[in-house]
Amino acid sequence: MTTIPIPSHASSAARVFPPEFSWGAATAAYQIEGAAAEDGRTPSIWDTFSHTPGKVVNGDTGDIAVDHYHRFREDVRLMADLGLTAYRFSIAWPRVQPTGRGPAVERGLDFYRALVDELLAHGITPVATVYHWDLPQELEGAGGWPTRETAYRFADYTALAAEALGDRVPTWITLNEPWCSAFLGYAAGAHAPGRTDAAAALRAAHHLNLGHGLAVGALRSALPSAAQVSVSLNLHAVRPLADRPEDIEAARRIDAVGNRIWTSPMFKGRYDEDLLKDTAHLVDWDTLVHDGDLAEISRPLDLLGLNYYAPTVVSSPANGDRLPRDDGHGNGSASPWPGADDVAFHLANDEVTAMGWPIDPTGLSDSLLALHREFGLPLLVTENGAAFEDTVAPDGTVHDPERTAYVRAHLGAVADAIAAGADVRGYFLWSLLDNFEWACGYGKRFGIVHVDYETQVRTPKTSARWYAEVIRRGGLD
Ligand code: IFM
Repeated sequence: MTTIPIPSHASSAARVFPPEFSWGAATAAYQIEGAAAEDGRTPSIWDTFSHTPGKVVNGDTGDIAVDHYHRFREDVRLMADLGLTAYRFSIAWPRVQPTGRGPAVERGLDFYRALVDELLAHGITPVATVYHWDLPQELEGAGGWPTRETAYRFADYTALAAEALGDRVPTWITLNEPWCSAFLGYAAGAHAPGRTDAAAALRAAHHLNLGHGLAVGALRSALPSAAQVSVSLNLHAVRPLADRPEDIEAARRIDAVGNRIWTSPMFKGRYDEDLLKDTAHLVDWDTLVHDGDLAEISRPLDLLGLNYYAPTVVSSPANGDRLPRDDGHGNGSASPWPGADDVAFHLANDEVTAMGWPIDPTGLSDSLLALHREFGLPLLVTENGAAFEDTVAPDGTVHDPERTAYVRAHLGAVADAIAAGADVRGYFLWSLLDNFEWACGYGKRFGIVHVDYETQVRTPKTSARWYAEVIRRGGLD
């Protein structure tokens, strides 16, 4: 096992992170739990999608995943060994409320009660995400997110989760990356439920926003007043390819349907005029958005969660198209950008991860500072990390210097943003464990802990040991 020397003095980068900064890692239920048919759980859209031939690389599914459902105590011990101070997990809707309606299944909730108790017993603060993409299949059968009713069902489920766990989970996140749910799921068809209907995707976006707002209300009613409520958005750090009016216009369109479709209703209580115009040929927003919806969606939050992996460089179609339209997220057959589907995408640089995503931490500091200036909320980096082609050495170790370099550079970007005034309260590395990477299956490894999928043996990679030292030191060297 590699140990990293600890410097005898704290540098300025180390001092930048406040003492109460949360040093975390993140996961999501369908990606790690397995036990897909146990204790009353029924299929989600991801069970259906992954079992549909051709949808996921290699035909991989989350049936077993990394068996966290049975091994969570071992996994919490691993977290404690690394010194994590916080852990972000998601609650599986089909485990808690299998049909998406009606009372909770206690056995499903018991799993999360036990997980949270185990975390607390090890001094790790739990952060719960209520929805990380596993819509009960029965609700998709009734129309899914393009249907208004789903937003109300989501609020009911959120109330059940909060009533069961609210006494022990201090921080709650309503939705994870609604952009992916709406646009990879319903426009590109790259993610579950695999639909390719741009108009349905825009309706899904509004109902995800509405579901978020209703869930914030449900959380506020059920949780103690000190609880913190947030959302995790994968906002695109959009940059025009060149300082040309047509590329700047392309960036505006992607910013509208990629970012402001979430942040404007959530933080300003409106949909922006340019977004409404860009998409007017697809949906009638006047019918879609009911009176009172925007007030519901813009309920105040305590924190804003940012998931960041890479910047997004765009140009007008005339200035080239170097990337597939699904942006590396899977095998979508249509564009995930309703109203902006002719925009061309480019690599920010040629240094890429195994996902083909360019490595550029400046997008993280830029995004944190922009959010701080625009919305003034305390921020969390609720996901950041990288997939690389890890190999297990003959002695069983997994040496992943690229991942360490990636995380070091991105933590540096967080430190830069803090030094420039952003109130960043925590960093959650994606991911704790190698896991089911959605349409890419198990081929892409994001974990700082290697998982042998045959034996389920966990081996901390050298990046995990390095991260443990960062945490111990309270910052970078
Ligand atoms: O694995 C995903 C996660 O579920 C959501 N954010 C991006 C990660 C890497 O693709």
